[in-house]
Amino acid sequence: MTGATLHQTKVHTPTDRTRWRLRADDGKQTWHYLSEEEHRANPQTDIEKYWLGLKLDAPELPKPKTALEAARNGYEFFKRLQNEEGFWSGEYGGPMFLLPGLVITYYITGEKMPNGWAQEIIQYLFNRAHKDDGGWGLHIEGHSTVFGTALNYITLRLLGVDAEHPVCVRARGTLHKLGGATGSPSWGKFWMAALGVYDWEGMNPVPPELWLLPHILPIHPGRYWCHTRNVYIPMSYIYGRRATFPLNDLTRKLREEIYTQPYESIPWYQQRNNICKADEYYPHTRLLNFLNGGLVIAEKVTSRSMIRKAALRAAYAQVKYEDENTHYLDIGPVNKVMNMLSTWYEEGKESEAFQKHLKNNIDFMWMSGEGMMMNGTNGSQLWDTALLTQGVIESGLAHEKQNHESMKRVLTFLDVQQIRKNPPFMKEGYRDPTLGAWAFSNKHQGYTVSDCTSEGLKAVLLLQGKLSYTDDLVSVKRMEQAVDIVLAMQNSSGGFASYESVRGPAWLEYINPAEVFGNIMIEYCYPECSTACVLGLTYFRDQRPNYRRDEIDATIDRAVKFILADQRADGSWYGSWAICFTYATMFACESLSSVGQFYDNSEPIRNACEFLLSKQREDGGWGESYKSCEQHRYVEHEETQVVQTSWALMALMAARCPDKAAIQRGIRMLMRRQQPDGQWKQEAIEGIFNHSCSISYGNYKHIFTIWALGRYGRTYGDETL
Ligand code: LAN
Repeated sequence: MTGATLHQTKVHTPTDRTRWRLRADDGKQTWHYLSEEEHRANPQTDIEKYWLGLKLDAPELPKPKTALEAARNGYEFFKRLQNEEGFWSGEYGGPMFLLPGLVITYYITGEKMPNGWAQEIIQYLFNRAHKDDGGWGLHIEGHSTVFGTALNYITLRLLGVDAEHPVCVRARGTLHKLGGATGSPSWGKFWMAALGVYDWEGMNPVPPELWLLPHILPIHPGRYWCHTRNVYIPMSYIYGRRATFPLNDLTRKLREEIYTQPYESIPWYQQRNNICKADEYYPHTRLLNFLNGGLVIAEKVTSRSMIRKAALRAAYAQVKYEDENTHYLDIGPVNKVMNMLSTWYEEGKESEAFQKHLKNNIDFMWMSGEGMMMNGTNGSQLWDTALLTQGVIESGLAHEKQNHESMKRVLTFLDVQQIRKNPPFMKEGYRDPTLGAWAFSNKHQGYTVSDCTSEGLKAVLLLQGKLSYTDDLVSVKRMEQAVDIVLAMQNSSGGFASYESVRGPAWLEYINPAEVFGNIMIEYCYPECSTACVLGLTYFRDQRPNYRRDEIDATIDRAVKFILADQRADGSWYGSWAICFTYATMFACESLSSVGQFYDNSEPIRNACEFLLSKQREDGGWGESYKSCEQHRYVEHEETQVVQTSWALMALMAARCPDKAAIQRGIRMLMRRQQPDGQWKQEAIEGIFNHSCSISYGNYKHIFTIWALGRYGRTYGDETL
């Protein structure tokens, strides 16, 4: 008899899915597992059923004959998923390196997870283990890597899954085939070292001393992209203290399970630059390896000196600024749990700060039919809602009586979620102003994003300016504040970056230490963000022609020049925040057409249309793989995708492409894919970040289909297709 059959395999069952409820509270979206009685007294809504993959009784709608009718049906369905507060919640998973940080942090701090989480996280990881080899990748659609497989294997084990459970056995096999956990990228090395199953000596230094450098130096972390900066703050704090969970039976076993050789025999120092080939997207440069060599030597001195003490204080001060500036939500899920762990070490379990952290983790958790995941942010509430609104208004659906209530609710949400003050620790925390901005999720997280502010502003301008039945909830003053935010974010190239303007030199990318992501060290300008800003300012100028007029005109002008300069030789634009060329080309066509550039008078637009038309498929649609983003060339998906079809169609229509037949073929494709109740089914993943990691935008299949169909109806009228 083999060891595996001798061993008692623990059975893990999912929770009763009908007991999960989704609460919307001041822009927050949180899932709760109700007790038996609470559950009986409180029936599930369509929103919950939809996201949990349970049957929901949406009626069959009259079969649409025109594009506008299809858009109307689409919105009839999608409205069911709007909550009382006016926003749409949604799944925002995809990355596979988020849950491990959360679970390891709970394990180290000895905290109990809320009801239902452990079972459902296990289910999610079971469901997401690759069918072919049992491993996990960087993201749900990516091939198995050491990062994904080692961390998620550890996660399952910490949650109580037996090492001999078939899922663990397969995953371990794959991990060993990949060479074992020593080949993990640095972020994985960090989590394993914090848990005590990897030696800190096998990790390149993350010196908190960087925070003691003068800001004038280009290498100062205050100049990094805010996500990178905020990950390396708590990482440097924990690394600087070598804060390590004490060995116990389970971690001792893990040390035996995740490597291909005995733990004691591993030459740790040599593992610093050992990164499995399957994981590597952005290999270390020679410059980085050289600097790391120096840091290793410096570490021997600094780690035991007074400088380290001062550096730890400086790094922890940054943890506090970030926590206080974001109501303990933090910019994203990675630093959220690292900050929580740092707080536990620094301030202790009973501290108010730690308790606040603990309470807020729920904002990142998302329940689905596959189990529980950790979202890439605390949601995409503002973003999804602002985009949807524009589609509903452009199509004319917003004028129809049955949609008034829904649009009014949206406006209330946008009003309540506009940020009304600057961060309390703005200067100290290297933050930009937020007064008047909108964040990607909600005001509590509170980070300005250039395009989220612009999309929020556009939506408000449309809702208040174009609809007769809404009240003016957002004052002119507050719109001007949003405009001030946007104007201040333009870069010298004319383009707009994401959260901040570019603060550091481009060469910083040569010391990008994360191995798995590209372009993370500084901000870059994006055609997507630039377009949102061009349009936000244009809409504002139309309604308020006197406010900062010259600056607005000049800003739009420069941004358009940036967008033109960013076009590739084949007529496309590279997309950084969703997949990929269809996405960015849609944005570029929107901004260029807003300044009067169309197919018949603009070569860039003509080239863009030619590019898109050359990618249209037999069935009339478009389909791009996330590999486009990795490889920087158009990679076809195996299947046509409704989301990318909508983007391409939106672009062609914005460009006034004369090939109406091509547009109609695309529209018919969207209509064929629509279900009798008006919805579209989930297809491949839609979003991306840092060139390599995909992320789900579960609402896009409704938002952009409705918008594209609506635009068709508005442009070409109501003829039957
Ligand atoms: C997002 C999500 C939204 C996205 C848009 C608004 C769509 C974009 O136009 C600007 C950039 C932004 C705000 C963005 C930046 C990077 C994020 C926050 C994400 C893709 C969601 C998750 C990702 C974050 C970095 C994930 C955590 C991983 C790290 C490398 C820290």
